[in-house]
Amino acid sequence: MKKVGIVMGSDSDLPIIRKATDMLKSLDIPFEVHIYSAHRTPEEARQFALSARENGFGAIIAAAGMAAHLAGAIAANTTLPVIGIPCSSSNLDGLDALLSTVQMPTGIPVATVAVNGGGNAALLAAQIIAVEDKELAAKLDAKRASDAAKVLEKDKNVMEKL
Ligand code: RP5
Repeated sequence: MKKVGIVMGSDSDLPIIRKATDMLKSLDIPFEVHIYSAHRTPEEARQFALSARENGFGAIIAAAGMAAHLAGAIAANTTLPVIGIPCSSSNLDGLDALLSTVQMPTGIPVATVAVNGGGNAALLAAQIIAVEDKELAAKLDAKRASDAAKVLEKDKNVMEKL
Protein backbone atom coordinates (compact mmCIF):
# COMPACT_ATOMS: atom_id res chain seq x y z
CA MET A 1 0.00 0.00 0.00
CA LYS A 2 1.20 3.56 -0.67
CA LYS A 3 2.24 5.56 2.43
CA VAL A 4 0.81 8.88 3.55
CA GLY A 5 3.44 11.56 4.09
CA ILE A 6 2.69 14.02 6.88
CA VAL A 7 4.63 17.26 7.20
CA MET A 8 4.05 19.90 9.87
CA GLY A 9 5.64 23.34 10.09
CA SER A 10 6.44 23.10 13.79
CA ASP A 11 6.17 20.64 16.65
CA SER A 12 3.57 23.03 18.07
CA ASP A 13 1.26 21.58 15.37
CA LEU A 14 1.52 18.08 16.89
CA PRO A 15 -1.93 17.98 18.57
CA ILE A 16 -3.54 18.51 15.15
CA ILE A 17 -1.28 15.95 13.49
CA ARG A 18 -2.14 13.39 16.18
CA LYS A 19 -5.78 13.47 15.00
CA ALA A 20 -4.53 12.47 11.54
CA THR A 21 -2.14 9.76 12.71
CA ASP A 22 -4.78 8.23 15.02
CA MET A 23 -7.15 8.02 12.07
CA LEU A 24 -4.52 6.49 9.76
CA LYS A 25 -3.58 3.94 12.44
CA SER A 26 -7.25 2.94 12.84
CA LEU A 27 -7.32 2.19 9.09
CA ASP A 28 -3.92 0.39 9.06
CA ILE A 29 -2.47 2.89 6.59
CA PRO A 30 1.32 3.34 6.76
CA PHE A 31 2.57 6.88 7.27
CA GLU A 32 5.72 8.89 7.87
CA VAL A 33 5.80 12.17 9.82
CA HIS A 34 8.27 15.07 9.48
CA ILE A 35 8.73 18.58 10.82
CA TYR A 36 9.76 20.71 7.85
CA SER A 37 8.87 24.36 7.51
CA ALA A 38 8.33 26.29 4.27
CA HIS A 39 10.17 29.20 5.88
CA ARG A 40 12.59 27.78 8.44
CA THR A 41 13.74 24.69 6.50
CA PRO A 42 12.64 25.32 2.90
CA GLU A 43 15.27 23.05 1.35
CA GLU A 44 14.26 20.01 3.43
CA ALA A 45 10.58 20.60 2.62
CA ARG A 46 11.46 20.85 -1.08
CA GLN A 47 13.59 17.68 -1.09
CA PHE A 48 10.84 15.75 0.70
CA ALA A 49 8.31 16.76 -1.95
CA LEU A 50 10.65 16.13 -4.88
CA SER A 51 11.41 12.57 -3.74
CA ALA A 52 7.97 11.68 -2.32
CA ARG A 53 6.67 9.72 -5.32
CA GLU A 54 9.80 7.58 -5.66
CA ASN A 55 9.76 7.06 -1.88
CA GLY A 56 6.38 5.30 -2.03
CA PHE A 57 3.98 8.01 -0.92
CA GLY A 58 0.47 8.20 -2.41
CA ALA A 59 -0.68 11.43 -0.76
CA ILE A 60 0.85 14.16 1.41
CA ILE A 61 -0.75 16.01 4.31
CA ALA A 62 0.84 19.37 5.14
CA ALA A 63 -0.14 21.23 8.32
CA ALA A 64 0.92 24.76 9.15
CA GLY A 65 -0.32 27.86 10.91
CA MET A 66 0.08 31.62 10.55
CA ALA A 67 1.46 32.56 7.06
CA ALA A 68 0.91 28.91 6.11
CA HIS A 69 2.83 28.30 2.90
CA LEU A 70 3.87 24.72 3.64
CA ALA A 71 1.13 22.87 1.71
CA GLY A 72 1.61 25.13 -1.31
CA ALA A 73 5.40 24.83 -1.17
CA ILE A 74 5.12 21.02 -1.04
CA ALA A 75 2.56 21.01 -3.88
CA ALA A 76 4.89 23.15 -6.00
CA ASN A 77 7.42 20.30 -6.00
CA THR A 78 5.27 17.20 -6.56
CA THR A 79 2.24 16.12 -8.56
CA LEU A 80 1.10 13.80 -5.75
CA PRO A 81 -2.14 15.00 -4.16
CA VAL A 82 -1.43 17.43 -1.32
CA ILE A 83 -3.92 18.03 1.50
CA GLY A 84 -3.45 21.20 3.52
CA ILE A 85 -4.46 21.59 7.16
CA PRO A 86 -4.61 25.23 8.27
CA CYS A 87 -3.67 25.35 11.98
CA SER A 88 -5.08 27.86 14.46
CA SER A 89 -1.72 28.65 16.02
CA SER A 90 -1.98 32.45 16.00
CA ASN A 91 -4.22 35.05 17.58
CA LEU A 92 -6.12 35.18 14.27
CA ASP A 93 -7.45 31.72 15.19
CA GLY A 94 -6.51 30.01 11.91
CA LEU A 95 -8.22 32.39 9.49
CA ASP A 96 -4.74 33.53 8.41
CA ALA A 97 -3.62 29.93 7.79
CA LEU A 98 -6.90 29.00 6.10
CA LEU A 99 -6.59 31.77 3.52
CA SER A 100 -2.86 31.13 3.00
CA THR A 101 -3.51 27.42 2.41
CA VAL A 102 -6.68 27.50 0.33
CA GLN A 103 -5.96 30.38 -2.05
CA MET A 104 -3.62 28.56 -4.42
CA PRO A 105 -3.07 29.81 -7.96
CA THR A 106 -4.28 27.69 -10.89
CA GLY A 107 -1.81 24.92 -11.69
CA ILE A 108 -0.73 24.05 -8.15
CA PRO A 109 -3.74 22.63 -6.30
CA VAL A 110 -3.97 22.01 -2.55
CA ALA A 111 -7.04 20.24 -1.16
CA THR A 112 -7.68 22.25 1.99
CA VAL A 113 -9.61 20.82 4.94
CA ALA A 114 -11.12 22.72 7.87
CA VAL A 115 -8.99 24.66 10.35
CA ASN A 116 -7.34 22.01 12.59
CA GLY A 117 -9.06 19.30 10.50
CA GLY A 118 -6.56 16.51 11.09
CA GLY A 119 -9.16 13.74 11.02
CA ASN A 120 -10.64 14.75 7.68
CA ALA A 121 -7.16 15.24 6.19
CA ALA A 122 -6.38 11.62 7.04
CA LEU A 123 -9.72 10.40 5.70
CA LEU A 124 -9.20 12.28 2.44
CA ALA A 125 -5.72 10.79 2.11
CA ALA A 126 -7.23 7.35 2.79
CA GLN A 127 -9.90 7.90 0.12
CA ILE A 128 -7.20 8.87 -2.40
CA ILE A 129 -5.22 5.71 -1.66
CA ALA A 130 -8.43 3.61 -1.71
CA VAL A 131 -9.02 4.50 -5.38
CA GLU A 132 -6.61 1.65 -6.18
CA ASP A 133 -7.19 -0.46 -3.04
CA LYS A 134 -10.50 -2.33 -2.69
CA GLU A 135 -9.74 -3.59 0.81
CA LEU A 136 -9.18 -0.06 2.09
CA ALA A 137 -12.29 1.16 0.24
CA ALA A 138 -14.33 -1.52 2.08
CA LYS A 139 -12.88 -0.32 5.41
CA LEU A 140 -13.90 3.25 4.60
CA ASP A 141 -17.43 2.11 3.71
CA ALA A 142 -17.63 0.18 7.00
CA LYS A 143 -16.46 3.25 8.94
CA ARG A 144 -19.13 5.43 7.33
CA ALA A 145 -21.80 2.84 8.26
CA SER A 146 -20.54 2.58 11.83
CA ASP A 147 -20.33 6.38 12.24
CA ALA A 148 -23.93 6.68 10.98
CA ALA A 149 -25.08 3.93 13.39
CA LYS A 150 -23.54 5.88 16.30
CA VAL A 151 -25.51 9.00 15.35
CA LEU A 152 -28.74 7.01 15.08
CA GLU A 153 -28.09 5.47 18.50
CA LYS A 154 -27.74 9.00 19.93
CA ASP A 155 -30.97 9.97 18.16
CA LYS A 156 -32.78 7.12 19.95
CA ASN A 157 -31.57 8.36 23.34
CA VAL A 158 -31.70 12.13 22.96
CA MET A 159 -35.24 12.56 24.37
CA GLU A 160 -34.22 10.89 27.63
CA LYS A 161 -31.65 13.65 28.22
CA LEU A 162 -34.21 16.46 27.91
C1 RP5 B 1 3.97 27.76 11.47
O1 RP5 B 1 4.00 28.69 12.47
C2 RP5 B 1 3.86 26.43 12.18
O2 RP5 B 1 3.22 25.49 11.35
C3 RP5 B 1 3.07 26.74 13.42
O3 RP5 B 1 1.69 26.46 13.24
C4 RP5 B 1 3.28 28.23 13.59
C5 RP5 B 1 4.01 28.60 14.85
O4 RP5 B 1 5.21 27.88 14.93
P1 RP5 B 1 6.08 27.90 16.27
O5 RP5 B 1 6.51 29.32 16.46
O6 RP5 B 1 5.17 27.40 17.38
O7 RP5 B 1 7.22 26.95 16.03
O8 RP5 B 1 5.10 27.80 10.68
